[in-house]
Amino acid sequence: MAATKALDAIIIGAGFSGLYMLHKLREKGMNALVLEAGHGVGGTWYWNRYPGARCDIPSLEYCYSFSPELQSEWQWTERYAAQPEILKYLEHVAERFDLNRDIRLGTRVTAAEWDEAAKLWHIDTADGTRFDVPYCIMATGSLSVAKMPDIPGIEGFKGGLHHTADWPRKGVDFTGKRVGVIGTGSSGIQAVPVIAEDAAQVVVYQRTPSFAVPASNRPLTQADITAIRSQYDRLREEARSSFLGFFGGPMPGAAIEQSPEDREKRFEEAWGAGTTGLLQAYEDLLINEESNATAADFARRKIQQLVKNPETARRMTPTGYPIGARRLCSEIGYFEAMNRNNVALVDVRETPIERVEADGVVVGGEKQPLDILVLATGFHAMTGALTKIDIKGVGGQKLKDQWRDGPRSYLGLMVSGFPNMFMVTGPGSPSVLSNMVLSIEQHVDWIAECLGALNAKGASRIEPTAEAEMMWMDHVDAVAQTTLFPKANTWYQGRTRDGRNVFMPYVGGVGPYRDTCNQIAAQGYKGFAIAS
Ligand code: NA7
Repeated sequence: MAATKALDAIIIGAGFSGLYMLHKLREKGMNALVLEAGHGVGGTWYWNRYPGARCDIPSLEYCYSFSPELQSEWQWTERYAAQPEILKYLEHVAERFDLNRDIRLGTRVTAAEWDEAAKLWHIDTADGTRFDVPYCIMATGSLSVAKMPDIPGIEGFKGGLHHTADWPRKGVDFTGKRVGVIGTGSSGIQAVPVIAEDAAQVVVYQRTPSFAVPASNRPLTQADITAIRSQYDRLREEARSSFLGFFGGPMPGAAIEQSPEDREKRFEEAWGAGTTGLLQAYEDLLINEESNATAADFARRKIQQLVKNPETARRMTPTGYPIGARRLCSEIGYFEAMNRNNVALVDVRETPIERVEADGVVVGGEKQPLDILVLATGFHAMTGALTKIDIKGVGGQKLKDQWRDGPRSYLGLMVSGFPNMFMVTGPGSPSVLSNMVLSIEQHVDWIAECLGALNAKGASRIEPTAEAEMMWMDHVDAVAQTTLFPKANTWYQGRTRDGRNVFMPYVGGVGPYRDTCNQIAAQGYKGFAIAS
């Protein structure tokens, strides 16, 4: 057993959350260690190295705000930074704040068990090390466990088989290769046009067509950067109290109340405004079905203009769910790529993939020979990284079992029955339906303040009450039902054993959510049981 008694906290994960958490706990005079499975820092930006990977929130917003020095010295080069640049940024942060000395890389946490008598978490890693610490902070990410498609024979594919979320560090050479891409969410849509540049042939296997808006990416000029920097503090502050955590909010008014001509004009302007543009064109697009339908109709017409083959365009046109209720994708040349001679679309709802064989994919009784198969099939979203660890709380109760009917938490920060275990952007908080970096900073600040307050009080145990947790989950659900989000079948929803959906992110707005968290802290951590 390692001599780690002096540690105050283990932080699991060295992405945006874990890096800042370590910095913040140091500021509070606490001794923390980060355990990270990857062989480098970066979290999601370490693993997701697929071609075309980039953020869909402007770089100048998708970065830390906690250090004015960092903010002014780092120069983003593109409006939407690509994965290598974001990874470099996080590596820079780790060096600049001298974080690396307290990060243990290549260390996968397999189990965490609460010891009520000792008031410690016993944390086990794959290499057989055990850490005993008072506090365990899950900075494990909302989208970090890759989901493999359940297709017969896939494990027997003899070509290159690569999941976008676990991409080889040395890259993949597509030159002259026959490539299949399964999945048309954000990752598939980003990867396809880049792969098609080099590959001999690309077959895109689509199950649900996604709405996608042009990223309108471009290099950032010094004038762009100066314009933001001159008002950074105000923009950051406004984002913190906004609905989604972006700079600038939705335009006022209801889409349905405007004339078709005025609406068309506004949608057209929003279309060119980048990934956060279209859904911000009117403030009611995510709550009013009729208004939403006008935006969906606009986006569908764009697809029909961009994709030249009418049959392919028909297959790629999303129907049956509101625009924005599934993650709105951001594209750079995706629809145009579909017009290339070397790219074909297979609608697997019309012609399902029967099986994968050693050298290809069988669809409609015919084998399509492939050299490489790219799985852009998403994640065990929001709960996957937590349930993958064998977490046992009070009385040996497993988190996996407690969450069988969907995840339950208080504020997305803690779970009843699991004292002293914090989650950064856990289910029940805005997380994936917000600017993640902003939400991460808010959680990390809150957790650090909370631990500081416990230390000041001489307390050593904190746990949400079951009642507070229940009230919060009811609230999360009630708020979700006032929006259009639950009207689509998405990874935002967990499932109960009897098949009901549980909406996981909190969609009451990042501003109101922050106020709630702050008020709860100001009221002596209302809803939490604190003990010495
Ligand atoms: P997503 O958004 O979960 O997309 C996964 C895609 O893979 C989606 O189109 C799925 O279709 C498809 N899929 C999954 N399993 C299969 C099978 N078995 N057959 C065919 N197609 C399948 O993941 P992404 O990585 O693209 O993006 C995740 C987030 O990362 C994104 O929102 C950003 O925040 C960053 P389905 O829709 O389930 O029918």
